[in-house]
Amino acid sequence: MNLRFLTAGESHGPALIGIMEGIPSGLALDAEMLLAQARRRKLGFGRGNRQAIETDEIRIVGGVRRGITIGSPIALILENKDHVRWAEIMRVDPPAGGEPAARQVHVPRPGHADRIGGIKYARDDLRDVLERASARETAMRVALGTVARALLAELGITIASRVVRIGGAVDDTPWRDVPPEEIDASPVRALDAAAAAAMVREIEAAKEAGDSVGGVFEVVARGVPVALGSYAQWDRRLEGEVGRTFMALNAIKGVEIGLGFGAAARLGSQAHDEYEPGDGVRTRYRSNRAGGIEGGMSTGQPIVVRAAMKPIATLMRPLDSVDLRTGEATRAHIERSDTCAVPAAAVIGESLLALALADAVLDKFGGDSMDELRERVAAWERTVRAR
Ligand code: EPS
Repeated sequence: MNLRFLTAGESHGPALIGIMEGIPSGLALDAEMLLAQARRRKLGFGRGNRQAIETDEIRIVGGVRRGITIGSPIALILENKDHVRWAEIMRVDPPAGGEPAARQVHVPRPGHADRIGGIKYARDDLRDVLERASARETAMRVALGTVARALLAELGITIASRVVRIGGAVDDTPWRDVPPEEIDASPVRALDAAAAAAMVREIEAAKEAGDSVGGVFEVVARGVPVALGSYAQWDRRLEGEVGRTFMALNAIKGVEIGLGFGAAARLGSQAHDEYEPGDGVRTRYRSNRAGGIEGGMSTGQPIVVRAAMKPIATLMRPLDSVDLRTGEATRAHIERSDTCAVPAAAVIGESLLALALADAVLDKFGGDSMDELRERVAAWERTVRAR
């Protein structure tokens, strides 16, 4: 693993912190680039009002000097604006009188980390769990992913996303390249307008019922060099790295690459990508059913990842639970929540794919400066064209 990163911080704590190690020197980076992606994460019909509170102002406090990375770890800080209203509850130092925190949580919400996290870390107040398990953390993952995306962009690799399902509403039109602003302009980040309207209705109906709704999003990377990853060892397979990165996003329950589960229903003659002689290259693909990864390696075709997000587990009409203090049946704790966050998850997915691919790029090409990396990638491209 050449690109490592960690995040820290609670949802209503003072700030989220990110640290990333392995970015070469000489990459142009400024807070405005990070902010632009953070803003896109807040898009989408169905989010709650916390999004209006958080301005997601990101400060770069390490690894960048005068707009350029210098090879040292990148350090980022994202303050939680909502913290001012939680300062007493989330205080770091012990309260003078030892008084207990307000707004404790003793009724675990089904579908969240609350119950098992409380058992695991021996926390009576489940807020200790939910504050860190919260998807607020993804704001920092998007910021770190944007650093990875900037590196990839320098190499001609671009990443986009769209929503293909919300509840029962499906956009089954094939992916087409449109300006990213066009997808962002859709209230649910779908390509097809009629499908988008149906998705909005799904969210409205869920909200009306005090319920929540999940969906599926698709992330596409173009311009990926041939042969990132390897078949030679299980932990070098690119689909393994991509799958792990997406499965590690909150609320994700399934990941597909290319045809994914659909391939299981097809015959072999309909499931693979045949070769034909190409123009200036010896072979080219007739299709991209593999989703740009075959035998653990990138094929040079677009990498297409889909992820299934379960409905958000905090319901305004709460699910059945148990009060852990009394052992009695009750309704789950209501924490303010979103009805649907699939459009935001799609934007997060772009950052996740950027993180996985930047790691794979650095693994294959290495390089301590961007010049070194660029030269190695260009040399590789000449090699590939000759084969
Ligand atoms: C979240 C619950 C909501 C979301 C939050 C993630 O927070 P709150 O309970 O404060 O309203 O708004 O997401 C963000 C703050 C964000 O920036 O995405 C959860 O429980 O995961």
